[in-house]
Amino acid sequence: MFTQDKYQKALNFAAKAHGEQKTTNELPYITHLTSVAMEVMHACEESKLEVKKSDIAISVALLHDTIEDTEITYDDLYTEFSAEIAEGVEALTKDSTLSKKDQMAESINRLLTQPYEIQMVKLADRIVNLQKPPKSWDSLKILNYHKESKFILSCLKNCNLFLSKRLEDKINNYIVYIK
Ligand SMILES: [Mn+2]
Repeated sequence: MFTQDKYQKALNFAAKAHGEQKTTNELPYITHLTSVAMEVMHACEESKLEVKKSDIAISVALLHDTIEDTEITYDDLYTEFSAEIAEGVEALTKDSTLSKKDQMAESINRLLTQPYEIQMVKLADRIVNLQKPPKSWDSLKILNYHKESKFILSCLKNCNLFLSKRLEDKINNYIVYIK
């Protein structure tokens, strides 16, 4: 179970923060955030995760791209939500001062210091991102994305059985896009 009013608050905050942003498939960005939240909610229910942890996981799912992609800061999230939520979103934010190559590994290292309910959001994010790749991606980019997804799963698989199984299936099915 989770708290509906907390979902609504995080959803409204994220929708306002992301404004007119679009996904790589040109949909309103909120479709990405609600899809990630949906995966997390499903896993919370399946795992019978306690309400407090579910609320944190679901709020962080809705907010997970705010620091990376909008004007929202750690302090904004701390003030509006909580220390756990601000720290969770920050751990899910890539450090843009590092090279592209180092960003994922460094982010995973930070995530491994976070509770399982935060790590779950990374698996859910990748599950949602393993839909059909955008037309602009070449075969090398698709291949690397597949490899990177396997790396994420291998590092974070212990956080939730249902999400790790679902990500494993998504990774296996993604092979059809590799040329
Ligand atoms: Mn995302």
